[in-house]
Amino acid sequence: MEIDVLTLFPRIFEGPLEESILKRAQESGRAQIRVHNLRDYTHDKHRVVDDRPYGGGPGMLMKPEPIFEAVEKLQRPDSCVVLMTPQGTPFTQACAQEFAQKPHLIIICGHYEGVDERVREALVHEEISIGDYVLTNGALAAAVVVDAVVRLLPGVLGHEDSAADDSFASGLIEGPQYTRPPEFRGMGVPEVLLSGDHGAVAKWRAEQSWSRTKQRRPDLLK
Ligand code: ABV
Repeated sequence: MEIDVLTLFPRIFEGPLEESILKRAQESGRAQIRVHNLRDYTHDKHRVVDDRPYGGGPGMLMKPEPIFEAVEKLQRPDSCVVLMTPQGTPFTQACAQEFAQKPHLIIICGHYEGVDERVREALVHEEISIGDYVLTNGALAAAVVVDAVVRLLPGVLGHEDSAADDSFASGLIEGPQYTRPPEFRGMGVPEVLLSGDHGAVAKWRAEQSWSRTKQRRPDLLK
């Protein structure tokens, strides 16, 4: 899949792409991720990307012109244009799965103070927030979305089915897991996991997953 990211802070977005799984996804050609500095789509001497809101009030809004110019240059008939904003619908695993089916995402990173409404009216297909807290700008939020989407692309995770039993894929969160050694600083490992009884292990994991979800995320059980 191809992803174009439009941001005022390309370096904030780029760090995560250069590590580990996202790096390999790009090197193998499974994801082509390009980052664009919105300032490069201005034409005035001071490369101005924001301005004061009509009607007054605090803060600055992102101007429409650089965003329109960038999106119109990059978009194709099959593009999905996403705006990262605190006013967006909450990003979920289901949303990541939908985005992973798209051939081309254009992700616009908003400023926390806002974006001229005409960007939404004319360009944006989906407005997404990564949670009920406010970041300084959308670049970190876009990195979260790109990470969650790219790891779902076929062949990106080493173990083909390791995305299948993620927390949330089943609708529940995962229970406890252990690796060696069997005893560490006086703390053991649940006997069932050492038993070799795959049926008993599956049953134990399902119970743990259920009780942890009930305790921590009752909202997921509704
Ligand atoms: C985008 N906060 S998404 C831009 N939860 C600025 C802040 C922000 C997002 C989110």
